[in-house]
Amino acid sequence: MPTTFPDFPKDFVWGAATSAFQIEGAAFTDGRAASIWDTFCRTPGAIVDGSNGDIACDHYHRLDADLDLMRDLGLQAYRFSSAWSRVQPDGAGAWNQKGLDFYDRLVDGLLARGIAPYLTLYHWDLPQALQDQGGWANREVALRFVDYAETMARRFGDRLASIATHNEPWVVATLGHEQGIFAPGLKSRRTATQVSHHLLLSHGMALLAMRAAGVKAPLGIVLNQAPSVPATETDGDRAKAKLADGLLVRWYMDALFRGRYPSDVLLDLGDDAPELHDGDMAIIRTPIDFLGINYYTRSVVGEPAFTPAPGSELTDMGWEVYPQGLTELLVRLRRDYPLPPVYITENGAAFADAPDAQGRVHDGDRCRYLQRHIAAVGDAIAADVDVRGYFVWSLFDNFEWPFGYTKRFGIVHVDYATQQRTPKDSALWYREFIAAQATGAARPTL
Ligand code: IFM
Repeated sequence: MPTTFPDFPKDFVWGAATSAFQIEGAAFTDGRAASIWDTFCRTPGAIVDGSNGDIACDHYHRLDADLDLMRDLGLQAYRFSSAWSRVQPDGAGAWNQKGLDFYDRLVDGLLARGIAPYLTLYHWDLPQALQDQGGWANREVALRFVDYAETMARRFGDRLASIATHNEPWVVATLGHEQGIFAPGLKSRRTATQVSHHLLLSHGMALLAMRAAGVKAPLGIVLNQAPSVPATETDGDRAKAKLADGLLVRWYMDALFRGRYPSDVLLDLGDDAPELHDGDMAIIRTPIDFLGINYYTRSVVGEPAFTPAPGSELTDMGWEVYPQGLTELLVRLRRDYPLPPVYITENGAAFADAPDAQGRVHDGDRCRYLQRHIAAVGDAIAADVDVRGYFVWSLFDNFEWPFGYTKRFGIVHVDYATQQRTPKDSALWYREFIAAQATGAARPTL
């Protein structure tokens, strides 16, 4: 059934997103030093296909052609991250001129093509030198992040559409330090909660430092959020769903907008609760100019712990396709918190695909996924949520963390053997859709 699209505001921003480690490659080129993901990739068994980010999409060496591709796809905005160990190899002290030059060329190249640059400072690739000092579990690392943020903001801030401090701190803390399936591969709930606190603290401190430096770009943070619903109406499943919501949504939202952690989650954590210093929560609560929301699916919570609803449509990640969850989430966040303008900073789906004999990639599943989620954003706007933009995850197929190159999220197919880029049907549809938004023409459906 063709999707019908609600109206979007005239100045709504349509873009695509990537992150440094997932696409840049050039891992040890021009002075870039190792990040925790370079190290993690070398841990036997950590990445399903044994791959790493050494080459990835080789974006570092193909910048101009990739920028031209973005322009040809009609993108209005591009969300990317800077690799901290490319611009400041040890995460402290000396800056790497060649690394800074790369982001100069990226930002200027975007602007020259009429594409608005949205920078994320931390998309998970901590300099290994800082991990060697304890990583995010060490409060000092928050101060190193503040220096990094301020330097980047001073240098690029007047050319950026926005700066986000962190991408998905829940993933860094929980998957990286509690479950151990992301870098740095630690398995301690106590460490994970301390890390989440230091990430939030570093966010608030960086915001204050960037504002004090007179940076004009809007400042914010990007959270992965989802509704958590009980698998059954038993008290047990309901309690589990409430706790899952507390850990994923309220832990971050309450801290950022109310200056406290939720009491039910603190109770559940017991001795694993983080150590706080006086004044930390006031810093974390520093007002943000925008909130980025990454949405992929909902969590259905029961036995086993997280399971897609039976019979549901799944992506290649095994994630349920549940577009209305995005509307539900946004309406709920607006009800519960004093939200600033919101951007959907990531939304997309992995499906296996490849060019056919004619060189076309027919990714109908992804097209439908995107259309239904875009419509869900429109429904949230109609319900009065102030959403200002939408970024597809991802522009390119890329390194999908522990899944290596086995999962394809791109609207542009990447042949990793040749580095050939092929816009998929989803990219061609998105181009037409963006153009129709701008001209007010009928919106294309499949
Ligand atoms: O690839 C990731 C991205 O780096 C962060 N958000 C989720 C995406 C898909 O798993």
